[in-house]
Amino acid sequence: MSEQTEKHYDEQDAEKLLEDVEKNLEKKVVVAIVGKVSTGKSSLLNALFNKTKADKLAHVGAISGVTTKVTRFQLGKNVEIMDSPGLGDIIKENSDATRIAMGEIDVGILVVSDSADESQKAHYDELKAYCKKVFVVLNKIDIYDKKKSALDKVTNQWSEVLNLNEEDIIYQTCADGYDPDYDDDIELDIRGIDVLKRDILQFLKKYGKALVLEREMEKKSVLAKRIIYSSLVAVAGAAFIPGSAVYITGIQGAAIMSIHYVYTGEALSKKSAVAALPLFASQSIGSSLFLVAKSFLPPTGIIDVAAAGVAAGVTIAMLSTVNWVYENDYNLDDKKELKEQYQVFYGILKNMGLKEIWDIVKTRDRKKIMELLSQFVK
Ligand SMILES: Nc1nc2c(ncn2[C@@H]2O[C@H](COP(=O)(O)OP(=O)(O)O)[C@@H](O)[C@H]2O)c(=O)[nH]1
Ligand SMILES: [Mg+2]
Repeated sequence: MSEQTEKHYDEQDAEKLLEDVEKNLEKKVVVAIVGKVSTGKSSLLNALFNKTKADKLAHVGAISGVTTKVTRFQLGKNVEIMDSPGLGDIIKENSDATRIAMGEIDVGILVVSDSADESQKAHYDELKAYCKKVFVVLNKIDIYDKKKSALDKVTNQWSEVLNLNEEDIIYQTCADGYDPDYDDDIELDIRGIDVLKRDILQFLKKYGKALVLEREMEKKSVLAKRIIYSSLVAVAGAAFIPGSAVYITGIQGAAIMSIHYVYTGEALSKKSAVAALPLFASQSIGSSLFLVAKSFLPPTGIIDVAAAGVAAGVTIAMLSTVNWVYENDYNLDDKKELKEQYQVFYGILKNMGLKEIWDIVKTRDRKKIMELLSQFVK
């Protein structure tokens, strides 16, 4: 049968979206970073988590294992990192308290440097057994700055020694400069980290865990802006599908939960997120997704271009206000500030022209939308 059923949204789709986000923001992310002493594990962690020389991760919360060589970091409520020369110590330490089962660690990172050595194969295999995904990192690539061809040679040797498949990538990185012995004016030399970070987050998306880790890696307003951007892309994609009005309020509620999480590190219940939505509607209405949708969309429930402009404008004003609230040390209970700021943002958008706003949003062009958002989120 090749008959296509036309896509259609109902209130349950919106509820499902909210439920998924609610669940995702309660999830834990466990990272194990393994590699010989001095390959640059600590440095790599600092680079991955966007740390400066003055504000190193190790200074933030290193708790050394009592009986083993494991260093543990707890970031926020939901991210745990274990750093050790070998996974054996990590398993041993955890078997006392919280047992780590095979496949339970989300991300394993094997850090190697210099010429390939066979001893790391056992570590790699062990990581494979205990982690959902292993990333192999060849650090200190700056060693090869004056002999580029040697870098490819060394990478290939590591690939052979670890017996990697052809599609397995070895990430080439540099994370130099965190050493406290370096002079203060030596700048960090960071390379290859963005690609590694991107692929780790891409992988965690499959488990709905990307934002939990990303929260610990990025500036909060940068993340909030990305969340608003993604919501707008979702609104643009949903706009002309039947039933989208309620679904769009679901998108908005889900984004409020995510922004709240970014700033507070706490999950907001979907109930609280939905309860916040009417604050942004002009007239007083009941707190259901359906009623909120009705408040800013045509009574027919069918979206035309004018209504799509309103939906996009409301979404930008609403989510930028939520960001503004947290940036200014208010919270969602500060209803007066919230309503006032929403009116300011929505006013600006209306002056720009909601049709014009829609013309930008509908392209789903990242650069254009981000430029627009920069007026509302620093
Ligand atoms: N040249 C160079 N040195 C690095 C790099 N990453 C780390 N280092 C240095 O290697 C030494 C060991 O780094 P560290 O992060 O403590 O390694 P760990 O023992 O694996 O945690 C320190 O002196 C770092 O400054 C890199 O990419 N290039
Ligand atoms: Mg270290």
